Amino acid sequence: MFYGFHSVAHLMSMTSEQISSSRAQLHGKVQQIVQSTPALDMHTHLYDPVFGDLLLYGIDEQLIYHYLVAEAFRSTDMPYEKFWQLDKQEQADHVWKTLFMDRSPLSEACRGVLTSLNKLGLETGANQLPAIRQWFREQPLESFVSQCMDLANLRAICMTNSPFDPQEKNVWDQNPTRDERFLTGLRLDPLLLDWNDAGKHLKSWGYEVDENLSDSSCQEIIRFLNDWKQKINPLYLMVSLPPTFSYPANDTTTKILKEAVIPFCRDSGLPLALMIGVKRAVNPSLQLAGDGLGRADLVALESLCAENQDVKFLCTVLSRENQQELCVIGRKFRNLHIFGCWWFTNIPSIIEEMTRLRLELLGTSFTAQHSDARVLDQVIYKWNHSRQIMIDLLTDKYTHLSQTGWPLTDQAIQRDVNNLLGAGFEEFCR
Ligand code: RAT
Ligand code: ZN
Repeated sequence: MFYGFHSVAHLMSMTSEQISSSRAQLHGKVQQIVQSTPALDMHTHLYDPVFGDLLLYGIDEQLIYHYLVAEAFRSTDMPYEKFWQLDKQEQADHVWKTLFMDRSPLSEACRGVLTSLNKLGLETGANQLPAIRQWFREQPLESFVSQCMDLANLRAICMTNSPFDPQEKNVWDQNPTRDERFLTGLRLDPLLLDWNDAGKHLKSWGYEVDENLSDSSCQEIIRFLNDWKQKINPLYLMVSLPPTFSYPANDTTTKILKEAVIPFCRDSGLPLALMIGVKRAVNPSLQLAGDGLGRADLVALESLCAENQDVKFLCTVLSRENQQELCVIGRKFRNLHIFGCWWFTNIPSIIEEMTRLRLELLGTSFTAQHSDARVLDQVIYKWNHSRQIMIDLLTDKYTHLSQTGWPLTDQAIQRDVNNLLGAGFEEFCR
């Protein structure tokens, strides 16, 4: 089926009703395609159920999500220590009262809880918390995983897998039987950002490394990466970096990148994901909710891509101010794939702005979104909200195309949406 106006002359001869009905038709088509295309969620903090209580789900986990905890503290006098001493349900009660009962839950994180509950078929309202809790108690985890993935229309979820997390490592050491919908990503923050500590761990696991990072230590780090590649079969390696990240620099991060991680990526063909811009522990009293952001100097990324054109990099950046610069680097280096609206940028106004910017500078050669979900139920709202925005944006863009006389087909729209929702990323990884 073809959409739209076949030429400017044709367009000029159309009445405004005809134009808007064409646009409505196109909107309907884009909506149907975006909603029905299963996505690959390429960065989350969710786990395969075989990892036991590392997989968080349910209303209390949603309410104590660190995005909400940070917001709740803005409107309460409760001392930080007192909140952290409460048990999970009491913390959730406090957040519910503060953010959902004492004021309207207008923020994106609050709205998200309500979207997820609504799509799950639950009634929401200030007094509904006990009933909602009861409903969650009755859900068998197995079917709940499928229900959330269906409501978010996800075909796969990529986890964040850290060898440095003892609870997680313990599960991997038992060679678990895995749920194939959950893919893996090898997280390397301690290795790249805290060599003192990471080195001790590597030593205790039998790798012959030393504090000064001799050449043989770098070889041992490569051996460690290879072992974890064997163990978990990751899609990519990843690290979250501060806005001050610079490369090349005279520090252990550059040394480990240059002499271990990048050579490993080159040999294995695995991409390295750089998530740049997080300022850890701006307010440590907020614990996980205490991280902030800063504008980064993306010259570091440019240097990495330029120096290693045979290595694949994935990148997302946290500061709104860095987004245009990131796209321009993407235009210069085909070994760079840009993905998702990360964390503080995962709010409708910025998703809209960033996705539009990316479409305009990169066409469809990027991955539109990842959820970063820490609680399973969150995939429902994060994907529903983002798909809504994609539908409106793509309708705009295809309208512009059709105004030039370019014929649009369902197949072409479907191909583009596939690429934006995961197929482009998979192609880049191949
Ligand atoms: O989005 C988050 O939940 C953050 O706390 C971080 O985990 C961030 O996404 C990261 O992966 O470093
Ligand atoms: Zn994350």
